[in-house]
Amino acid sequence: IFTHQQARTALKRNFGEEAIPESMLERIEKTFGERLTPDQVVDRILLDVKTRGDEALREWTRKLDRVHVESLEVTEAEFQAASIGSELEAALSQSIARVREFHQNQPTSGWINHGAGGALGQIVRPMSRVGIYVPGGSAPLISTLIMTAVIAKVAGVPEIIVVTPPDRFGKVHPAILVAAREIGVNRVFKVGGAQAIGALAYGTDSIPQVDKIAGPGNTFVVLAKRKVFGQVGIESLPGPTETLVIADETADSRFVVADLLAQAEHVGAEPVLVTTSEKILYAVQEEIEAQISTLPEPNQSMARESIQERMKMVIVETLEQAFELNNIYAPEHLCLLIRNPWEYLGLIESAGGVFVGEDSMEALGDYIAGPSHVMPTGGTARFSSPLNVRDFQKIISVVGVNRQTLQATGPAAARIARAEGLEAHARAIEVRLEE
Ligand code: HSO
Ligand code: ZN
Repeated sequence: IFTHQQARTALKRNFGEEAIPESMLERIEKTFGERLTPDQVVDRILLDVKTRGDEALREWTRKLDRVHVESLEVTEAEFQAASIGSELEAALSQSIARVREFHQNQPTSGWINHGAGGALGQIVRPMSRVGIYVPGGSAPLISTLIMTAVIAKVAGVPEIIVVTPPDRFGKVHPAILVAAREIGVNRVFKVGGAQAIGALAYGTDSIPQVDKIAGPGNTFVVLAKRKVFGQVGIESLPGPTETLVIADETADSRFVVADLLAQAEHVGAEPVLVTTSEKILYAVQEEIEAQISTLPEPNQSMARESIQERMKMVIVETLEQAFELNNIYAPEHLCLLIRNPWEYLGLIESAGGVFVGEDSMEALGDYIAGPSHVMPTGGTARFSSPLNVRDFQKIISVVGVNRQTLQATGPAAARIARAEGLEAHARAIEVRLEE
């Protein structure tokens, strides 16, 4: 529990200072027979995928996911066999439709202004082929497929490649395949981890090289994305999820706790509560124990770990102070459980998404509200945005001015060129002016 003053420091992000957990180092040692850092592991995997392609993918899948996959690509027969309950199928359809509709509203058109001086403008083109990483294995994130691939589709991307780790039977969750079909994903591959990122970045015999990779993943996936950046576009480097709940005395502590726990059950999650009410602070502390003990395993242990290791509670005097802390922290999710929440939107400088009022809980945003649930984490909301249509498009600048503009601007351009010592530039302009 922090005061406003203490929280200013406690909520500040320390980039690059996270220690590598001992358990991860031990797991690596078991698999590799030596004590490597995650960084070294990822370097090895990427180099291997680059040089040996599909063979390397199969081998790393056998080593790390403990399963042998004959065909890396999900076959037509597997798509046909994928069946899920009709209620889940309807739920996925509703989610897909809402996410599609939300993103169709995003203005993304290009423009060309034709005037007396000629034309200037921006053409917008979708990327040709993008890769989507869908976390899988024990928790197949069906919703993450929807929250990425639907948006690529709306952007006009003709070829969408999905990679996802197979389960221990070498299968992809049927709901992922059903959703992929409905969205119009072109191909799905059974490969995850750093090796999947390598495959999308370099291309292999089975997996085509893509223009950009989107979607969240574990430490190894994110490290790999960082390393292949430049070779391929990378939409973001998503870390563990965070939620900051601002609650005043009108908040229902059951809802506050429900929202904090919904985040806490994600691996490494950081739940934060900022409240103006001491009464809420105490009610929340009691309610946490009541609600957490009814969660099934492994969710309960995961939530307990998040709460014990990373949860912060802050007591402030005013809501203005609460929003000041929000802007320092720049959370992925900001949840407003306060009286008249709409009146405070002007105070928000940074957040991946704001969830306004008790009927707009973050969990709804995870699955079906409309915006992508891929939002900036780790304080990156200071400079980046939730996954959106523009992430899958490029702008091409158009310069088509005429002689009138050339005469008005050419001498200034030539002067700047000479100031840079670039004589040929100046002459390329002046040879036109002389005519
Ligand atoms: N809250 C997570 C996304 C997610 N939740 C997927 C459930 N499934 C990160 O924003
Ligand atoms: Zn979630």
